Amino acid sequence: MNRIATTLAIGTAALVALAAQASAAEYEVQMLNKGTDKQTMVFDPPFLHVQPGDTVRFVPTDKGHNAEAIPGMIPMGAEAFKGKASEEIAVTLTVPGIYGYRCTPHFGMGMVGLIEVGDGASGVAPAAAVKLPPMAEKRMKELLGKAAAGG
Ligand SMILES: [Cu+2]
Repeated sequence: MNRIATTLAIGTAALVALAAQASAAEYEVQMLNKGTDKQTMVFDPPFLHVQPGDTVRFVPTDKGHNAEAIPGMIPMGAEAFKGKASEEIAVTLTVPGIYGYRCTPHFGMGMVGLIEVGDGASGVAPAAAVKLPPMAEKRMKELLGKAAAGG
C-alpha cells in the first residue's frame, strides 16, 4: 500500500467510527406517580423501540420509583440492570431483543415497561411466557403487542 492509500484507509476507518458514535441515540423514560392518561404508577413512555448501542435513561421525576430488568425477560447474554429507589440510571442496550422491566415497589400495581432493541420479534413469545402479577401482566400484554407489531 502506498502512502496515499494508507492515509485514505485510516481516514475512512476514523469516519466509520465517528458515524457509529454519532448514530447512537439516547432516550428518556420518566418514572411517574400518574401518567398523562391518568393511569397511576407508570413509566413514560412505557414502550420504546431503539437500536443496539442506544442508551435509555430512567429518570425519577417522581420519587420512590426504580427501574429493574424483570428476571427472565431480557435477551440471553444481555446484562441485567437494577436502579435503587429514586435513582436515575442510564442503560446502554447492546444485545438485540426484548427487555421487560419493572419498578420493584410498584410491580404489583402494574408498573412495568418494555424496550425492543433492534429486531426483537423472536423475543416476544418467550417474554410473554414469563409469569407476572395480574395488573403487570395486563399492561405488559399491550406492550408486547406493540413489539409484535414491529414497534
Ligand atoms: Cu414505582
